[in-house]
Amino acid sequence: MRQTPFLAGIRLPDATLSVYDNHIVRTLSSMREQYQDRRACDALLRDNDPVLYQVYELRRPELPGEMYFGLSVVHPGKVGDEYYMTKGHFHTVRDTAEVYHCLQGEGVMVMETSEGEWAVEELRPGRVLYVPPLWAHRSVNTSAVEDLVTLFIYPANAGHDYGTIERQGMRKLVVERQAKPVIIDNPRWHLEKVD
Ligand code: PAN
Ligand code: ZN
Repeated sequence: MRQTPFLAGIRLPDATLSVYDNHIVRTLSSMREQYQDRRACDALLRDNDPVLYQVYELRRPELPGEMYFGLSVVHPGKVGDEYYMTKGHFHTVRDTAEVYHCLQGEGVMVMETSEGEWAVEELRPGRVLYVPPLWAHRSVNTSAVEDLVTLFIYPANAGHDYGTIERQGMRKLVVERQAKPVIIDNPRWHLEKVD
């Protein structure tokens, strides 16, 4: 692991990082439960298992003071009328924030707290989004043709809690209506009791 300063280059539009140690490829079969339209999801899975998004990251020691950074690349596409999106997560260490810099494409970040607050912010090239501590986050690609490419930076000790979102999805869904992205309520969602 690099312990001296180092540079990484980002190349667009192919969205590559010149150095990375971890490449995550997330396909639809790993997110079946997250899409509303089960029939559309199963129909897609009968043909193949499309890649929804990829993450390239530089591993660091998972210690306070260290940072993780990398590229998130969400491909264009839909499952029924719901756009391709990331799984979405809280950080296991809840009081850790994250910065996202949108480099290419069009999309939104869907966010919520476990108290039921929610927010959706539009991502466009050049925009920088600050996701505060305690906010779960999911990126959604709303373009029909282009990858949504973001650079993310967050504390290396944050960890990922996927389970909470996997149980019932996020409070808001982003779907296409008359060729435009629209935010709707997720019918499966309810406020979970925190013990
Ligand atoms: C990002 C995300 C990345 C993929 O690095 O991990 O965009 O999203 P999921 O982790 O929800 O699959 C980040 O937010 N890290 O904390
Ligand atoms: Zn995160």
